Amino acid sequence: MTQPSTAGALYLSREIESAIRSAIDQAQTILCVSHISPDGDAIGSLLGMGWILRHLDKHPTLALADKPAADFDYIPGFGAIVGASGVGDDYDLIICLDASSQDRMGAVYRPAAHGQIPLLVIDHHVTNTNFGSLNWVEPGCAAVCQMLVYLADALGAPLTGDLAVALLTGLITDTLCFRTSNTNAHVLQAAMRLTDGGAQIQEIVARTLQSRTYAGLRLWGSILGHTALQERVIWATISLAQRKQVCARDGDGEGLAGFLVSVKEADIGATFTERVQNGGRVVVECSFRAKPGFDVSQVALVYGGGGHPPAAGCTLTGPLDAVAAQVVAALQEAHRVQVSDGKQAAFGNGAHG
Ligand SMILES: [Mn+2]
Repeated sequence: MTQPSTAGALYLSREIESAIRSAIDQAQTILCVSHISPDGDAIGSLLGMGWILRHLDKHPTLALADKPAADFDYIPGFGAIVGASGVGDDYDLIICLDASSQDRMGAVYRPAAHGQIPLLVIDHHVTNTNFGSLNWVEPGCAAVCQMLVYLADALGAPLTGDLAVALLTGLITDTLCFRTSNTNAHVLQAAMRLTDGGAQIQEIVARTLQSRTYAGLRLWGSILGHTALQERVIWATISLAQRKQVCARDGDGEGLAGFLVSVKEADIGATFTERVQNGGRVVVECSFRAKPGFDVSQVALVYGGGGHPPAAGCTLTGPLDAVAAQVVAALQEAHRVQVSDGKQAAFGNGAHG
């Protein structure tokens, strides 16, 4: 078995570690929650935290405001995740994972009922607003699941079996299988320990990154003919009508922004997706991706969203085309500033030899 690394000390200070330990020790009833539109790191860290807490003889409630995709049902414990209606008022501790702001918890978190309960925030978004009563925010980690590797070490939970599968899921999905610019030796070391503990990279990749619906494929097909590329920003709009035409549901065709940014002539990719929220309000979900050396998180933050330098997003109201035009202009401006600041130099875009 691979030994615990010293990397944990880099990301989890003794001070935060002991604060987390005592918060958990003192709590009898714990609610764990992650973000709306849950991705692999949200679901993996939620279930992983569940397994860490069970190792400590705690029996947490695990909640998500939005129903998680069935793709993730291979992670042990998946069936026990409840929605907002399964969440009560009385807890001793709430642990929030992978959410950069309070509203990202959606309907699970009710400020009137939960506002006085200690809130432990564990997150890796550089845009995190530190909304907890105790905040462990580590933008140096590629996934919250990476952070939980170090927490599991600190709390004595072995990185094997169910816990290993949950945590490797978040590491693989947030790094697009170790391809994002924040993938470093510590990420790989954490992944190595989880695979040593029995989790399988190829199985998780096949269930997540390498899996799409036919409707999603057809949606990409209908959109790719209408992409635009200007000033090294490439984007596409996805209307409700386009999604209806191919019978696409929420979640179908995800990952398009990441595909767009792979175009050689672009540094930033964006998609603008019209969506009907609970309650019937029509919004535009904006998703941004950047090549290494570029940063889309600040534009997302300006528009009330958040994320990481290479991957970020926000949700806006307004006509699809107007939102796209306004946000694309902001992305192009950010790109101009970053080029003139030489921020992209790290990627070797400068003159050769
Ligand atoms: Mn994450």
